[in-house]
Amino acid sequence: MHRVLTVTPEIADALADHRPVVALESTVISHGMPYPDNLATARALEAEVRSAGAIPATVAVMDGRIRVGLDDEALERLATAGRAARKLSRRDLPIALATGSLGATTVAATMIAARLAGIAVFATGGIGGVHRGAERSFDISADLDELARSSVCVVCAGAKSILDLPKTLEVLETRGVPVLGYQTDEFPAFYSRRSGLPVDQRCDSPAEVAAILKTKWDLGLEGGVLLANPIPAADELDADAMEQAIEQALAEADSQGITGKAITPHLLAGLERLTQGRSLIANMALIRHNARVGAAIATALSALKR
Ligand code: PSU
Ligand code: MN
Repeated sequence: MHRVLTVTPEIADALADHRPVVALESTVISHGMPYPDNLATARALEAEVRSAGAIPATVAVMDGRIRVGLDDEALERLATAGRAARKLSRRDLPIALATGSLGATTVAATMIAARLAGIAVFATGGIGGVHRGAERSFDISADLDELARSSVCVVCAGAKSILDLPKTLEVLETRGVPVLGYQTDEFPAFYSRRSGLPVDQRCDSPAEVAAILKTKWDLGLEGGVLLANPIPAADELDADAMEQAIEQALAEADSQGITGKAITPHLLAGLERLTQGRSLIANMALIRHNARVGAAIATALSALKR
């Protein structure tokens, strides 16, 4: 284990026995949802993973260490810190560790921690991607680069249409990241089950996903796989109404000059206000669903390793 990594004994034991473990990120807790819904969601995600027979491993940076597996006190510390915690992507990780800051890990930084710990499956809500207008702003999330690099399967509900979804899929193709649809032929658009854009392969069972993961990594093709799991139909929001809210949130962010790493948290908070909280309820539902599916994938993968 790496010197700056603290893995809880429960998770270390499970990994040593090839039992299923699911990594969970913390930026969605600190920057993606308001308190106390964020704390309730963080606890609910851990419970979903456990009830599906796997061990949850929420990741954050605290006191100069990458912590893999957080106790309730640590979850509460992150949830109450909110945006006072540093949002950590790949570039921020060494800074937060060396300075001892409290940090929440994005998809990119959580993938790095999962890889260091030996965790192959990670569940989140939505990944970062190519922003609308990236041809001018150059704003492309480091999540995409990390997917190209770190061998972890990321379960998500697609990406929000605050991003440019066709460009996001183009970059994933260029960087060699397989995009799988879980029981769907289409890449989901976070609040909606459909985007009109195809995935590379539909998988109907955890075993089909696990077979692709194992084959990729056995070939020495390092890097991640994106598993897109649509929001449950009962929780889906109206696509036209969301598009309107997203355009308004983008216009507001633009007029306030918000850029860089602040843009995604700002847009999420704007959407929550513009939809009277409906976006938050959908977000909580889809991320729980992803945690359950993540546990099933981790279980299928560990069956191939034993
Ligand atoms: N998209 C969401 N919710 C989130 C994020 C993205 O729907 O909470 C967070 C994730 O942690 C993701 C990060 O990794 O934002 C991407 O930020 P950026 O675009 O600055 O790389
Ligand atoms: Mn960015």
